[in-house]
Amino acid sequence: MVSQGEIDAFVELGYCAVREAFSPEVARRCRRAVWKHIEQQGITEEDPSTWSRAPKGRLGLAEIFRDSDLGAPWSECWSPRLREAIDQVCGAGKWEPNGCGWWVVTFPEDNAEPWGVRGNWHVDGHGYRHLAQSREVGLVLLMLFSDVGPNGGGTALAPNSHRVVAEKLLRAGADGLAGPALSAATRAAVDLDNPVEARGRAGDVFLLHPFLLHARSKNLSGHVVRFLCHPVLALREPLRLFPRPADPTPVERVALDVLDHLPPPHVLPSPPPPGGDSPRLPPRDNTIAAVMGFDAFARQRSGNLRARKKRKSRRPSRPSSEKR
Ligand SMILES: O=C(O)CCC(=O)C(=O)O
Ligand SMILES: [Fe+2]
Repeated sequence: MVSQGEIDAFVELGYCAVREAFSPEVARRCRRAVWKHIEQQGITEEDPSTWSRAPKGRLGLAEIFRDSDLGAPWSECWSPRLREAIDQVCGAGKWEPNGCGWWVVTFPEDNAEPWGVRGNWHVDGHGYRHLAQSREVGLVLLMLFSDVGPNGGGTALAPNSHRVVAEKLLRAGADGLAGPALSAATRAAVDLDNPVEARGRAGDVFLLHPFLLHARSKNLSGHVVRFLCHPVLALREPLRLFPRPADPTPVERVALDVLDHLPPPHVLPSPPPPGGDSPRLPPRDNTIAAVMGFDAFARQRSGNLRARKKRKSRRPSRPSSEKR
């Protein structure tokens, strides 16, 4: 549950925070489980001298943890308070549940001041052409599993960039734009010099509009390892933009507001994608994964997937949007 002020901020700036979405104790148990998991790579919580083994100071885990995977209480992260907040911005019953996955663990860096962005500014969602109504990434979550203080590696957010993305997508109409091209075009058009850091306590969750540009940042905390879980939520149906619905959700309101103020030349409203899915892109190479730091996990992930397949019958399938 978030306040009306938070919802207005989500529409206006492109993000809001659900403080204490789950308890610090749940966060601690989950974080500990991920530490145990990454010990396989010779990196341990107890011995900071091992942290430099993380390539470029961070680790990416493309795995998704659910239920009691690794002996941790993942389902408790999806508390009624968090689910209610997601209902408020996406609409009740309109989003597909997900697990705790797509981890980015950033280790403290020495001599790296001033604080700034380390990764690429981007919108999430690769592998398909983004349309204004695309349902594949309906909401982006930043789930904090460690306390994140000033300059402590909080994800960098570009307030208002979601409006620029909305305009680009509306103008692109039915052709849409591939995720990387959309990110690149938006980077060139927005102010990236004044990012906001997604700071908070373990258990806080940020809700990002799917069009918001964001990036990994330097962790200059000196000693705190930042544990971020960054899942996306797919919507069950494409956004309702044409015709304009009587009861737009906050996610839909952004594109509708931009449409109302779009200077000429105007785009022709494009119909929702047939069957609800956006056009797929040809299978991509690993360039994006390498940029985001997930190349090292490609091989490991196939092993994980084999193990997971055995359990698949009792689980919902992964939304295609998770292939970022
Ligand atoms: O590490 C972060 O703060 C953000 C990473 C991110 O946005 C991503 O991997 O898609
Ligand atoms: Fe991201």
